Amino acid sequence: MELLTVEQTAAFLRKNDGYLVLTHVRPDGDAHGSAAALVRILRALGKTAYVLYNPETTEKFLPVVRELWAPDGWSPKTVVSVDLASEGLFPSNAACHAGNVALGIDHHPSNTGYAARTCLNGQRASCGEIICEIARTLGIEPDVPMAEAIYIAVSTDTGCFSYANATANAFSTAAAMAAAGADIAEWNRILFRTRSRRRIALEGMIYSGAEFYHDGKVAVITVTRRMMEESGCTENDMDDVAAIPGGIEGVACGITLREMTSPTDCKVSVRTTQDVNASELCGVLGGGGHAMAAGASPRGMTTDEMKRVLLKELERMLKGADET
Ligand SMILES: [Mn+2]
Repeated sequence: MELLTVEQTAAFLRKNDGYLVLTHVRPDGDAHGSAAALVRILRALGKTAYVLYNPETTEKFLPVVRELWAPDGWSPKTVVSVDLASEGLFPSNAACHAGNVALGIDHHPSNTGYAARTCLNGQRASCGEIICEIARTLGIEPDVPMAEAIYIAVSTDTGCFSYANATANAFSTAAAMAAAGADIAEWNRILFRTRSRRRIALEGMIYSGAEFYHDGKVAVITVTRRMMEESGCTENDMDDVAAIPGGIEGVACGITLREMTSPTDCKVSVRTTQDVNASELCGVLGGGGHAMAAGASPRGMTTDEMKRVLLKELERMLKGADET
């Protein structure tokens, strides 16, 4: 694998043609925004370029990518991935491109280097910021759809500029997209200020069932299959559910338990402040992740069993913290 600078990436994109851009499973705003912006940049260069259809694209991102999807049966000459850290995250219909990705553009430090060439910048909050740098290097002025795609990428990966990764570069990229005509207020309304009525119904059940431990420092919410059925929610409505318990005042450790396909197929997401190591906590169920955001999907356990194990481990961790 060869690591490319932004300049080398721009030169590569100028030289080749017949582009197909891949996104990851459970595609988010950065995946959709980066892929759409890259395809628009390539078309502005006069290239043939499409986004590979992703079966998991949710409703609100359809307008961003729908018209850029590759026609059935079209065969690409150059396969490029965006925001895609490993081949394990390819959607099912991208499996045939494994081992054949000519260029990966990514911001995950964990990128496995599966592409022949990789343009990687782990300092960037979103892949969209790297796409924006590539456009600049190519001398492409963003039009409104391109600017909105890049804005969607940056704003979603930074939680609307509220996470620790909301760097000066993230803000200046967004500012440039606003200057290029992106409708910031409308996209913020769609992405951050609107919830479906199904989701509101589910949140009502979630909040009324929330449990608190350790003087309110630990909050546990559970989403059962029955709650999904009663509210009418699907995966489309489940964005950022894991952030709900951590958003309650005084909570240092927010635990979200979810029943998936059966009562013993469950997963947990943990969001913490600096006081609790989320990855260490999820380790007791065989999971892991980052210090402040982690998860686990142990086999054959119910949400109640998982809760018991996690609370016991938290008891130990919080006691240890008090003693030091
Ligand atoms: Mn990303």
